[in-house]
Amino acid sequence: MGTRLMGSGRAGIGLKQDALIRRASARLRHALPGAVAGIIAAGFGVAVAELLAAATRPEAGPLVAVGGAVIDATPTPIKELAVRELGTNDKPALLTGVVVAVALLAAVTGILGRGHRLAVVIGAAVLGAAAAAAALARPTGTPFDVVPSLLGAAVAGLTLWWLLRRLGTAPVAPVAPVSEAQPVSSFDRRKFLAAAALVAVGAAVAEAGATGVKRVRGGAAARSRADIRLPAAADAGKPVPAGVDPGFVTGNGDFYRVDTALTVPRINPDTWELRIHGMVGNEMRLSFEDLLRRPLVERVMTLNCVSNEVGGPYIGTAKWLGVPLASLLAEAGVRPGADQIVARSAEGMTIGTPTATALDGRDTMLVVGMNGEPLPLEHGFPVRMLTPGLYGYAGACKWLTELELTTFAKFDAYWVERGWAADGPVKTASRIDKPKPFARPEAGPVTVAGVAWAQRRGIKAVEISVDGGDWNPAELLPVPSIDTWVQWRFSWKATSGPHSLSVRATDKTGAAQTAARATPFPSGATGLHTITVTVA
Ligand SMILES: Nc1nc2c(c(=O)[nH]1)N[C@H]1C(S)=C(S)[C@@H](COP(=O)(O)O)O[C@H]1N2
Ligand SMILES: [Mo]
Repeated sequence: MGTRLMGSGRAGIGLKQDALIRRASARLRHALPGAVAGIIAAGFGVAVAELLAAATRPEAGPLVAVGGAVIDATPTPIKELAVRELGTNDKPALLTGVVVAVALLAAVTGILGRGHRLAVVIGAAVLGAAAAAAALARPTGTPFDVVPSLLGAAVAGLTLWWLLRRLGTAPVAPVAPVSEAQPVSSFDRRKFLAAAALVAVGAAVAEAGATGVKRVRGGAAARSRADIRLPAAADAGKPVPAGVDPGFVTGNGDFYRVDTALTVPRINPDTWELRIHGMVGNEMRLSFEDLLRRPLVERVMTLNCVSNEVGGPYIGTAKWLGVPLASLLAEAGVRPGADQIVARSAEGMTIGTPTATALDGRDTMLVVGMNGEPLPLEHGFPVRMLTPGLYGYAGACKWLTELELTTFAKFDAYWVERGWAADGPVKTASRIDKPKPFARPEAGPVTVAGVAWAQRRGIKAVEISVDGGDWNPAELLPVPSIDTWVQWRFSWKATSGPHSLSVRATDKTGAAQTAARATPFPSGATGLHTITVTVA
């Protein structure tokens, strides 16, 4: 009342403002419980759906399904930007985005639903249908995958309806003047808060259940991975030569990871099966045991990503243990004309590899071991493909389940559909690792060092240019084969002041790395890696 009196003492404008503020706050008081009800109900529905999916088909969880569909639908330049700006944080960021979007829609549904119950039906139907469609549209989608989303939406809709009834309708016409204490009676409010708390607890329990089920399942995959004893290689290949610098072989924990999988697929090797089919004489099915019984080869090879920028981190070298793909294809009997192998993975990736690259004598293999361990879950456990000389998107399908012999004319794999080159041979490239950009070394001799790579062709020379001057040869350290990177070093007589350092590699065909800049899209970056340092 006090404010009233004071307000009436002011000019007419003040009174109007007062009324506006009161009306706005009344509207907010009306909207807030609706929004809360909407969000809590949606949270409960999503948690129930996630729990059902975790127990039956993890791929069918609505959050992962919607996130995956967003990834699939995202135009390549934006995907590139996300990877560049967020690195491996792009996936948590995406999932957060999906959660925020669902919460916003749910809040709006709850607010509108207070006045119009039809809004509840429409909101739940729209969200449920969107999630179900996303699950169905995933490359591994099956008709069953719509069930968790639809059930979750029904649960959310019914829950919201029930919560709004606790709340009392209290319809407030948006333009009508609002009297003071009209909206929620304290009785309604208490009933509503109790109901909302109950639903929130239910959501937390269901969410905890989903997490628990996922953990048990993941634990089973991790345990069976820990139980695996890999046989020794029948053909151990060339070891890493003495005289390389530390870091020649990348540790499994340091190896870059690039994939579209929102959650790491957890595959039980006991039930895993590889199917080789399509344009073959004899279709084959192989268990993990079948693979391990074959003569295994071990090779040190470098793998890199087509998305790597000049100087970027998406490259690593490991000792890979696997079954030569050529031996399996010989048994399957590739029909003439089958120029493409389409590898399919458990979570629906397709990677197309030229058949020739499995048959031309290189060490293309189905990998089961990485640096003396079973393949890590993130790197494709239990089995992935590796094709030396091709970027990962063209030859290194992880979580492999299927190889189909077909033609390039007949099928575009995942990345090819999105405009990337169909073949994907690695381009000759080099990188300066030491000193770091903008380092401040002391004047005098400074060791400049890094790596260069041109898998399948090998590196003949690496040269360094200081401040755009002459190219000076760097020293090359030994390599086990042409399929790995080479470490190089160069002793630079550094003089004080700012300097730029550039590196250039030449492959064993005699072709020097081009200085012309190209973006990673569509066939791999080109250009020279140049860094700037200031010598003290
Ligand atoms: N199933 C699956 N396999 C995949 C991918 C993927 O997204 N899904 N990405 C490919 C790409 S682009 C690269 S560069 C390599 C990366 O392998 P890594 O994560 O083990 O380093 O995996 C390839 N295999
Ligand atoms: Mo890649």
